[in-house]
Amino acid sequence: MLLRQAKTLTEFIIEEQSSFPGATGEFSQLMNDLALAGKIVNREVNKAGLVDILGEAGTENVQGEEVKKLDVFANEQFMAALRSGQECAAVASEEDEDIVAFDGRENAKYLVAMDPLDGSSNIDVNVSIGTIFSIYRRERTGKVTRDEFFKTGKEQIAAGYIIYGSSTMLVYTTGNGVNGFTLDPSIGTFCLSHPNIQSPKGGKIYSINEGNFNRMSAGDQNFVKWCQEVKPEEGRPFSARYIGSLVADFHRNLIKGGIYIYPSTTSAPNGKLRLLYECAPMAFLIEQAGGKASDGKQDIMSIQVEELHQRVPLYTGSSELVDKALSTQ
Ligand code: AHM
Ligand code: MG
Repeated sequence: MLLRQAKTLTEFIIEEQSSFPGATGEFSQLMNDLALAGKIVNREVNKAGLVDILGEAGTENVQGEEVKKLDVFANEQFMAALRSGQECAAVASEEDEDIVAFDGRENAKYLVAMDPLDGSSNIDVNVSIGTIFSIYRRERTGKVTRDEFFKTGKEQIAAGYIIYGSSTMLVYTTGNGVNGFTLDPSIGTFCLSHPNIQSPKGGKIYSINEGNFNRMSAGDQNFVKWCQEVKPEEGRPFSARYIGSLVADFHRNLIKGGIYIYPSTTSAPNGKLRLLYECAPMAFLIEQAGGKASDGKQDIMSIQVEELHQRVPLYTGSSELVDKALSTQ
């Protein structure tokens, strides 16, 4: 008989939380709710071609983009898990124009921001997609108002993602390093597989949608050209890798070293990605892993959210590469 060796996510969370004096177990429960919803979404993602869940839902989300059925399903699952828990007072989701505040949870401690299924263009074609989440502590009790989400990334108490890839992983931080858990499908449990993830300081991968090259600033074009320059003594040219799923591109670069850029373009002056539930959580993770995240001018973590669905350019990954990209601006 095989003996279980890896620590489970639940065990890890309880152990981590017990080092905080006064911890009540509510955060642990919130994380478990997110993990459970992730497992349910994972189940549907894995059999997506078999059941009637691929394709358009026939509606547009608040940014005027087509909503896929799996996006809707994922949003419903995470909302249901968070609603049925006792710990989350309200959620800001990419799929909902306004915040969703839960009845009877006016005194709950936490707020969650999430992109329930990111990388929507990849849903129908069996390419990795992910869920991104960010957790804030409420500063007051009572009816939740939208402005309670208007914070900086520095105020996050936890952030993470679930990647539905060749295996399914949950990666998260509470400001104490970054840990990754792989779902063992035979027992339906996330097990610690990547303890204390550190992003390499440098790397040889750049991830940017080069189809937008002629819409980028001269500074961004210069950085792309620098990545392509033939300088074997400096390890260049780099490899271009762009999946078009932020979670998957970020995860690869986190492990292998590299840079992900979604810049300002002439057609999208603030870039495409959303500050509250895409860029800020990734920034928290990469900083905890020793890397960096910037909008080109300042650290993502310092930017004040002013609108739920606010977009910002994103430069994130290995610190040396982010510094280099910023130096060409
Ligand atoms: P989505 O939230 O609608 O899925 O959009 C976000 C995605 C990111 O996952 C990905 O990095 C980016 O959009 C790709 O955009 P593009 O196709 O413009 O390169
Ligand atoms: Mg998204």
